[in-house]
Amino acid sequence: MSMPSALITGITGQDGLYLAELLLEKGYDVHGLIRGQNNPRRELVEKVVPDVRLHNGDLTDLSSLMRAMRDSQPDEVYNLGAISFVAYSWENAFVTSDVTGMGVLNMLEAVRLHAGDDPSSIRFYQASSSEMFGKVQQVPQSESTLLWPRSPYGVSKVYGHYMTINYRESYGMHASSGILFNHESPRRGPEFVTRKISQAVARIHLGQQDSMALGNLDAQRDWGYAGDYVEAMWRMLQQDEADDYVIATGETHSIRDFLDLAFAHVGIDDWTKHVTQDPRFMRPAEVELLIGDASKARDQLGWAPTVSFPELVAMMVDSDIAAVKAGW
Ligand code: NDP
Ligand code: GDR
Repeated sequence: MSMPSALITGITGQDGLYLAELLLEKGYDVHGLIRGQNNPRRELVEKVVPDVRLHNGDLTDLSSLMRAMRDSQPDEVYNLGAISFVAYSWENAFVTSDVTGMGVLNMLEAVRLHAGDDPSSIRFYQASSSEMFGKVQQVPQSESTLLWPRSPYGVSKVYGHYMTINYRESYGMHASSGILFNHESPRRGPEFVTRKISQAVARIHLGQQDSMALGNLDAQRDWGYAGDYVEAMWRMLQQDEADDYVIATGETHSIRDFLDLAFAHVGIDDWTKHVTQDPRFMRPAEVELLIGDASKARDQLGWAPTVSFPELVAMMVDSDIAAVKAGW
């Protein structure tokens, strides 16, 4: 049997890199979509996963997606590409809708057209998000919880989520959607709160910085480890039937809890003198509380998280201390 082939959009992102590593380990021929004439993260991808073949393309450009499908001939497509920073989505609502929302439709169309007579022959994964739950209706949140997004990003993800379900129902596509709660790692972008904290704590610990400015410290998130979450994506596409799954740890913590553990890890018990609050980092509408109920994924995919919250915080702070020491 020939090796299966996969195309990943968002290959330069946190999840794209972990997923590429996972699929290579499993013997896949891995392809990645990369955008821009000179993407600054291309070098990182080529260093971490040199066996991945990169194809130029953009989620807003259907013909480039069709070309990437033709050149990679994938059995599985993982649509991870998005403008993913919630705060940025208010300032750039149109482009977020185009990429994070309409981009999903473009990718579904590229898969459908490429698959021809048998639309289910290519399996499709959509990166849906707990941000779709938005305003708290019930906790823990599950696959059947009402969606009430609170940002242009969240609204765009809802569009992509329902479009994925619609293509499954309309064309019989094997299109699954993972409703993933926040997941972090040393590869998390520095604009997200966990990495912003782990980087600042490392610099404060090493005497290179004294304080950091944050926004709302009371929001609560269900934070897991990205390496665990890409395994769930792969498991979804190995099912006979496509479906939607919540992926989460089932625990929630505030930004303050993250600060407690991150500073304690470097021996600082009182972080209040190192943290200021700045209205610039407050959001026009906040998602106050996320806790996921991943029992469906546990029962049907046999998936469970392996990294605890304290382990995750320690992993991120240690990695940033090593990076600062190495002068990265
Ligand atoms: P990142 O922000 O790290 O990566 C986003 C990726 O999307 C990058 O590779 C980026 O490429 C790419 N991208 C942006 N715009 C375009 C475009 N126009 N065309 C093609 N690619 C584009 O996100 P994560 O890895 O954290 O997340 C992966 C996916 O999962 C995203 O869709 C995100 O919204 C979703 N998600 C993430 C969660 C999390 O906690 N991490 C939770 C739930 C969902 P470039 O280098 O060109 O900018
Ligand atoms: P989120 O992640 O919006 O949940 O989206 P982020 O880390 O940006 O924010 C989490 C919470 O922290 C609060 N916060 C701050 N956030 C940032 N970025 N910077 C700050 O200075 C700061 N201070 C407080 C926020 O208000 C928020 O409540 C992430 C992304 O990966 C999405 O793409 C994904 O869909 C969801 O997780 C699930």
